[in-house]
Order: sequence, then C-alpha cells, then structure tokens
Amino acid sequence: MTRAAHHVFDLPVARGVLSLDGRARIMGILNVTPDSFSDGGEFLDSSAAVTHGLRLAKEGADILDIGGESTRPGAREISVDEEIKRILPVLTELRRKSDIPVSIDTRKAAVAEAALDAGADIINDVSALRHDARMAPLAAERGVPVVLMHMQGNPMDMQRHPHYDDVIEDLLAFFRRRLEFCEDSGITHAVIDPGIGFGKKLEHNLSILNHLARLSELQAPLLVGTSRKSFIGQLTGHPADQRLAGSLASNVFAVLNGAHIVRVHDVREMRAALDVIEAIRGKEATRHAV
Ligand code: HH2
Repeated sequence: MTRAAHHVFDLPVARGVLSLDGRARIMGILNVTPDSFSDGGEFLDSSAAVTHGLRLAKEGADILDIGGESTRPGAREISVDEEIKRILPVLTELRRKSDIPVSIDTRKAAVAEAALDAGADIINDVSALRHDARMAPLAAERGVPVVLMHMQGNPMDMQRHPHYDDVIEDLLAFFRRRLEFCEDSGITHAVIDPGIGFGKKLEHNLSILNHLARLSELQAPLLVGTSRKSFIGQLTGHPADQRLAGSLASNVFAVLNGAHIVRVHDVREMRAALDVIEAIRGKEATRHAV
C-alpha cells in the first residue's frame, strides 16, 4: 500500500487554529433533517440535536458538521428559510454550550451566512462553491475555510448515469480548477473531498479510495466521508444502520492513505480506531484507564 506523505495544514477557526498535523481529525455528523439516508428524523427536534452534538464532542469529535438539507440521491432541494429554521436554533445553543469548531453543511450562501453569524467556523459545500455564486465571496470576506466536495450532477440526478474516463484523473483536474477558483476569489483555506457516493458507482468509489494517495499531489487538506454510505451496503449487504464495520474499515484505509479529516456518524468507535492506528504510527495517543 502506498502511504501518502502527510503535509501539515492549519485551518483557522474562531477559537484559534485546527491543526491538521498528521493526526487525523474527526468530523462528527449532525443532521437536522427529516430525511437523511441513515439518521433522518432522529435529530430534527433541536434539543435532541444539541444533546447529540454535545455527545459527539464528548466522544472525541474535533469538528461538528451541522446540516439542514439531505443530499442523499434523489433528495429535493429545500428553501433557504426552511434550512435556516432547522439549523439555527441548534447552532446557537451548541455555541452557548461548547466551543468545538463547527462546519455548516450547505450549498446556499444565505444559510452559510446565517450560520457564520451564529458562530460556525467552516463552510462545507457539497457543490464546491458551484451552486450559489454568492458562496465564494462570502467565504473570502469572512476568511473561513471551505470544504470543496466533488459531485457529478446534483443530488436529484447524480446516481442516474455517473461516467468518468478515469475517475482519479477527473478528480485531480476538477480540484485543480476549483483550487484555482478559490485562489482567484481570495479564499485562503480550501479542503478537498472526493465526495464518496456523489455521482459515483461502486467501482468509482473503490477506485477513489484505492488511489486516494494521488490526491496529496494537490497539496491541500483532504477530507473523506464514507460513513454508512451505500457502497458499503453493496459490498456487505448490510442496511445503513449496520454499516459500522465497513465505515471504520474504509475510514482507516482513507487515513492511512492521506485523509486528514474523516466525516462520520459513529464518533466514539472512530475515535477508538484512530487512537489505535495513531499509536501504531507513533503519534501521541490518548491513554484510558482500563
Ligand atoms: N456526505 C454527505 C453529506 N455531506 N459533505 C462532505 N464534505 N463530504 C461527504 O461525503 C458528505 C457531505 C451525505 O451523508 P449524510 O449527511 O449522512 O446524509 P444526508 O445527505 O442524507 O443528510
């Protein structure tokens, strides 16, 4: 297996910097939606969402990713007002109770702006700043890091006929263009994400993970999100709520091949898996009394 050289990156966040210093970071997923593919409806109530977010922070998340709109295949876009109404009370309350860095998972500048005003630190845009022309100027003006995720098509149609000549070469070309766009727009910190499951068939997802180390040539922090996704179901036959083992295996594989951040639902288990691999790699690991 090729092991990517780990470049060192720092992401500015409201309370300092989040250092991507070679130890992988965990982004815990907080979906405030009725229809997310694996946890839809579980945290639509804002106090349940806040409790869950605080729990993820306690379990070892380094970032919380709050989303108010599902981007599962076939999902319909919701209005700005609806999206803000879902995420804002959760974000405001979380900000009162915790200083964990928060990313806002949205494609819409008005939603991102409301979230940044309420204390979010990072914009996570699954359209890589292509959905809303006001997103890039907003990120530049606020000086916040942006996650640029690759997606072929949009959530409505992305799984119809995904096609690539060479998926890794296509991703490299896509990110070169998007990183150049960020630089031209005055965005100082961009994180790249291959967008597992977004306009990709099983073979594309596997090829991306197998060749993930190639993305390190872009010299950008790398985020990967495999948690509970359908390619794991295709490989194991397990439904979304039973994909923990496949999620851990694919995320550990991603970290060993250069991922700086993994986006996961099951933070406690991911933390334990990373503690073990970081200790093997000689990084300072948390020691627990047993
Ligand atoms: N995956 C999902 C949503 N947002 N953002 C990034 N950067 N990378 C990802 O892989 C990614 C993402 C889909 O997962 P989930 O949030 O669990 O589901 P849903 O979109 O149905 O809410």
